[in-house]
Amino acid sequence: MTAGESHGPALVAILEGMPHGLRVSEEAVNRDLRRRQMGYGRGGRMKIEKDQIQVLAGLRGGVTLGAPLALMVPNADHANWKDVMDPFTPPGGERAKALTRPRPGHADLAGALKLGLHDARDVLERSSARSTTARVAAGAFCKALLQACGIELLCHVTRIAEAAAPPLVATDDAALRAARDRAELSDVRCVDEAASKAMVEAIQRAQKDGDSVGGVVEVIAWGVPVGLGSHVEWTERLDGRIAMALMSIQAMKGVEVGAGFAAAAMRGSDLFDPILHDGKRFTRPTNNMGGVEGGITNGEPLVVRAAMKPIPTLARPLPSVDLATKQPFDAQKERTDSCAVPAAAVVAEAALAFVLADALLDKFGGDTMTELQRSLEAYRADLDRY
Ligand code: EPS
Repeated sequence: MTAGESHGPALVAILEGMPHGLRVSEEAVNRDLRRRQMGYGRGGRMKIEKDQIQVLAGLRGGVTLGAPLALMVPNADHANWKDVMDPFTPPGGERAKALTRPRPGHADLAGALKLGLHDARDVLERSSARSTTARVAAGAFCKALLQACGIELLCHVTRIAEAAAPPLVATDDAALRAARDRAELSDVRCVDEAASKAMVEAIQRAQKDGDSVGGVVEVIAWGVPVGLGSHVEWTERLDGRIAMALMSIQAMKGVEVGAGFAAAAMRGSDLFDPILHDGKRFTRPTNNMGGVEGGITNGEPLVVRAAMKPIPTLARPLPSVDLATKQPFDAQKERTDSCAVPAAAVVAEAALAFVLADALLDKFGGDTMTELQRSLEAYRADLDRY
């Protein structure tokens, strides 16, 4: 569970279900928070914030207690918004920073109508993508759990507006890690150097026009054991759980697993991944299913993508209507990013880590990391004897 307003005192998360005995470093969590703040095209807010984790409960000496983790990231900008966002003192007189001209594409209008407000500030504050900070903080703990179980992740940007990267072809450990390192070095978190440049230029063109751009992010997880998720009920299908986790990230409008929407245009004989056996284990020469068949992981790398719309706050705003007077106006301008796709990749990585950690604990459980790892090892040994 997460809580926190964009300009309130802090973003917080409570993460329940972590076993006892998981070692997590402060630096690993702060590193992910930093990664979320990066990327060409971010706005002024990222110059104010230096997101740092504070752990209020559930961790002692860098090791989980098996109790709920309470995580907090303070908003440095809150100091500048005290008169508007103080939890107890009402904002004085004419409510400062009222949002009366809803921005098309944001939650402003639907949220104001839902709550009966003529000022959408209460909606904006919680709907803002600033809250993804809390998901990334929790995701860092999930990533630590996955890593302790031999599962690694990478995230990268495959498209910004018209600039697309060539598909990432990397199947083994070394190639996936090398791709991850290249993405980390790119200003737009793209593995391909030429595409990185084209993406930066696409953002610059949009900025010049007072506009914003979206894109596509991809997350890959490898070392994932066969058998996470389930075919027996729709709520347990892993691809369904992943879709929920990714689609709920602010600004996402589409989610794909493996070949995704492209599968619709393919023949079955071209799409499906043949089943081979190398004498030791089953192998698949291709991975169009993206690591999930029948809602269950099949042991191949999990490959998921999410399409992000351009950010709806525009320097050259679209037509809107005043919530109280119903008079036509341009939509309200707020400080914003022109592109947050590289940041969204880091959020998507955290979201996938959460679902995978949850599914891993569903299947292998245990009160402690030792129990979890022992049961996973025994299962892997059984599969080797299959
Ligand atoms: C964000 C912080 C926000 C925005 C952005 C994401 O800060 P502020 O509103 O103070 O500028 O920069 O959120 C949006 C653009 C949005 O539409 O939600 C962050 O920390 O990522």
